[in-house]
Amino acid sequence: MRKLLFLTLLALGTLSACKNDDDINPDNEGPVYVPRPIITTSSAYISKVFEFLPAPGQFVNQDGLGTPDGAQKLIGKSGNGTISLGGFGGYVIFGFDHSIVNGNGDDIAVYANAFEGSSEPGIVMVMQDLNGNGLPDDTWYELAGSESTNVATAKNYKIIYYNPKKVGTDVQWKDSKGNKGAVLANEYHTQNNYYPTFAKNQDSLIFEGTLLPNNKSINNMGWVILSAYKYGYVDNYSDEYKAKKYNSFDISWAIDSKGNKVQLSAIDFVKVYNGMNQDGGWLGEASTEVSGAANISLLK
Ligand SMILES: [Ca+2]
Ligand SMILES: [Ca+2]
Ligand SMILES: [Ca+2]
Ligand SMILES: [Ca+2]
Repeated sequence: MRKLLFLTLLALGTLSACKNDDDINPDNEGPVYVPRPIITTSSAYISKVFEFLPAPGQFVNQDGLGTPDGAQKLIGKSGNGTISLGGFGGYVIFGFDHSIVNGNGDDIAVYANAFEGSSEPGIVMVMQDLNGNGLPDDTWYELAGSESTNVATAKNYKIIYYNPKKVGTDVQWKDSKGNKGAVLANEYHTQNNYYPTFAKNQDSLIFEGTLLPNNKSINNMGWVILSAYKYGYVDNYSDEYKAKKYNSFDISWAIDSKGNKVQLSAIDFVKVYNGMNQDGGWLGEASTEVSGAANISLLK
């Protein structure tokens, strides 16, 4: 009986889904994506910064590194400015004056401030302007990096930070694993509130994404070492970064929220967020820095 009911519902569902022509052919569903071409005046570099929302951290609210004005300096050739994304989940969203086509191999370069022993891996997401309104209000896809299949990587991780409403003070957090902790204030950065005072919500902030495994170790000199992952992250001192001073990303690495591969012919928007929730002792929280990005096919 239950089976019969199920089949009946299934048949009704099929009938209602076929009630107009648009629904029969999946190609007719939704808007058609129209990439923006490269023209003679196109710039290889970021043309627009849409949003900067760092998670709490020692450089947040600090001029240049941790303000929305500082984030606008990512526009144009890399080297104009650097922003810190703060703790886990903090992000920046930017775009270009053309769509970046998914060509053979790597497509997007992201500049940062990594060096030997200082990798603070950030995750890249990409989006097509499917509705053609020029705004990043469509669907984000993560670009899978080398730790995507690591069992210690946590997908759909969530964290909430509470505004201490005081300068130079620890910022308490709780996460979806049931942990509690704090972004710890340190003696070198006592001038600002670590919580972004320009965020809309001045009580708490929730960030969600993929949490990468910790990369911290202490060497025999007693120094804190933040090791690089193999590929696929921003602010990551990989072999490639050593050679090129940037990390590069292939749009073909795109996956959906369930981890399935997604084919994207081109993209319009890029989001970089800090994938680490790790305290670095006197170094403060691990926080991805970003100092620019480019369409690799237009470099040189
Ligand atoms: Ca590619
Ligand atoms: Ca859009
Ligand atoms: Ca940092
Ligand atoms: Ca860094």
